[in-house]
Order: sequence, then C-alpha cells, then structure tokens
Amino acid sequence: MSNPFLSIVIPAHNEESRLPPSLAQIDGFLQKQPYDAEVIIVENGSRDRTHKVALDCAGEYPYLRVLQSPDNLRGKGLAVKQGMQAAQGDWRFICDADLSMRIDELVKFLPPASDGYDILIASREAPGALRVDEPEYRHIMGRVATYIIKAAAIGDYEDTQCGFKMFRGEVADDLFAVQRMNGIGFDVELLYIAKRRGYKVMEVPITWYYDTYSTMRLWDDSVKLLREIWEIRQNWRRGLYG
Ligand SMILES: Nc1nc2c(ncn2[C@@H]2O[C@H](COP(=O)(O)OP(=O)(O)O)[C@@H](O)[C@H]2O)c(=O)[nH]1
Ligand SMILES: [Mg+2]
Repeated sequence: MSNPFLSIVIPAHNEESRLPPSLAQIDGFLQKQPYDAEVIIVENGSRDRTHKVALDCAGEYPYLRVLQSPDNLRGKGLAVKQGMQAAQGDWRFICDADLSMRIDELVKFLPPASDGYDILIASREAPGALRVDEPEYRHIMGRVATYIIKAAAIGDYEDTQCGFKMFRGEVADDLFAVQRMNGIGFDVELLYIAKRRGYKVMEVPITWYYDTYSTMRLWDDSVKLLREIWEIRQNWRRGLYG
C-alpha cells in the first residue's frame, strides 16, 4: 500500500473516557475526506484502561494502530516521537486526545492552506483565535509560560504549547530523529530546532474549547518546562541536534 496522505498521532495518558468519543469524531471527519489516512495512538504510563480501550477501538477502525512506550515510561514528548516516527503520511498531525480543537479545523493545516509551509502550529493567541470557557487564571498561566519561552528559548510565537501541530512528512522525519525531550518541553524543542534549520512555520488561529480535565499539572509542569528549556539550550551547544 502507498503512504497515506495524512497521519494523525494521538498521545494518550489516562484517556479511557475521552478517547472513544474523540475517535468517533475523527472517524466522522475522515469518512468525508477524499484521501487515505492513518491514526496512531501512543499510550504510556496510564493507570486506567486506556491501552485496552484503544485496542478495542482499533478493532473498530481499520486505519487505527496502537503503540505503547517501552517499559511504559511516561511522557508526552516520548509518545509523540514514537508515533511520528512510526507514521508514514505525507502530512503528520499531532492531536490531543481531548479534541479541544474541533477536528474539522484540520483543513486549515493541509493543502492548499499549508502550501509553502513545513510546519503549521495551532494557536490560541493568533489574530482570529477564540478561547471558549477558559477560566482567566488558566489563560494567565498560559501567558506566563509563553513569556518564559520567549525569553529563554524562542521569541517568534505567541503559543507554542497548543496540542495540535502539522508537519510535512520529510520535515517530521528530520526533526523527530533528533528530538530528545520526553516531557512538556518537546514542543519548544521542535520549534527551536526548526528555526535553526530554516523551516517555514505558520501559526494557525483556532477555536479552542477549554476542558476542565487536564493531565497537566500547572506548577510541576512549569518547573519542568524551565528545566527542559535549559536542557534544550545545552543540547544545542553540545551539537546534539545534528
Ligand atoms: N502518551 C502520553 N500522553 C500524554 C502524557 N501526558 C499528557 N499526554 C497527552 O497529551 C494530551 C494533552 O493533555 P491534556 O491533559 O489535554 O493537556 P492540557 O490540554 O494542556 O491540559 C492528551 O492527549 C494527553 O493524554 C504522557 O505522559 N504520555
Ligand atoms: Mg487538553
């Protein structure tokens, strides 16, 4: 079989309840598209039945594969790397399991909208973006993270942390071969390397629906983000990104 046009990679951690409705919405969308697609769920570290639920869904949707990290180590960055390296699509999309961006907005990340770009990142801050039901304190936390990222790592974007990002296939092959951050810093790491490689990145404004359930821990993850940014800079200086 030839490569699919689109790969959707979903990192999943304790997602037994959000995964099935999200997969049903993705299926509804894909049924209406003229191209072939694959969906890859990468589960790790879950304490619930996410893996079993994902395997059951794979029985229902023939284009769905389920991967698990070795030793069931935790980490979104680890999961995304594994999924992106297994993916075969001409275009490869990272997609949070909660679908806090409606899946029909995916067309804004594909040709013809993506013509001339290598990476398209969903943005909750770009002109035209909309945030639905987000409490003010969460928005402020997000802005603080952005200022930290701008000051310490990469100044070009208003929102590097949104969980929806599209990569041209060859660009994904190049970037995920050197991506090292297992945790929350992986988005910053990818954009940091992409900038130094001269890839063209577009920020795509989306409508984002706040979901009260979150696998992220605001304080712990902010500290981790800072630590990982420091590591990214060290890695760059040591020439670890090729
Ligand atoms: N495989 C894997 N996925 C993770 C991990 N941490 C978060 N995720 C996934 O990353 C996505 C974003 O998490 P979410 O809780 O929606 O974060 P928020 O929207 O930033 O509050 C979801 O699909 C999670 O299941 C992890 O350690 N491993
Ligand atoms: Mg979310």
